[in-house]
Amino acid sequence: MKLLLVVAAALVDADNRVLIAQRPEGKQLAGLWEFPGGKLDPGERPEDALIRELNEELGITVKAPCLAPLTFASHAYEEFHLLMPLYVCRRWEGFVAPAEGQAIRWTRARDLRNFDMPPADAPLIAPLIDLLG
Ligand code: 9L3
Ligand code: MG
Repeated sequence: MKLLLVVAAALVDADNRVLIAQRPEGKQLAGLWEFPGGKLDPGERPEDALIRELNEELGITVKAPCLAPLTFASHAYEEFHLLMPLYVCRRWEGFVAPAEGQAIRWTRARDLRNFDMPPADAPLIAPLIDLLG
């Protein structure tokens, strides 16, 4: 089965809230709430890919030392097996401004269960609750 490596971030604000973004219409899994991120370009390193995706999707600038790996999702879809490390990020430059028309929410880790998430993202909630309460 084909492996797909995707990187994702839990952006955490000063109130310990986590950002989730709704996947836009026309994309795979449209309407579901996810941790922002995306695929690596060929030859790209995971942290560089995440920094690029956060800039493209949310308009913020993140420095590599501000990305702390927390956990790892692994989910077999029909067409590919998705591997997705989740990084926690508490510091960035700029203001979060969705650049692709996606809705966003800042939410407590324990309230993440109220949102429909892709099957790869849902198992990431428990480690976030452990970290953030
Ligand atoms: N995906 C799942 N959860 C996430 C992200 C960022 C991505 N938090 C899945 C959706 C797609 C694939 O990974 O099947 C590639 O993501 P994108 O490049 O379409 O955002
Ligand atoms: Mg994406």
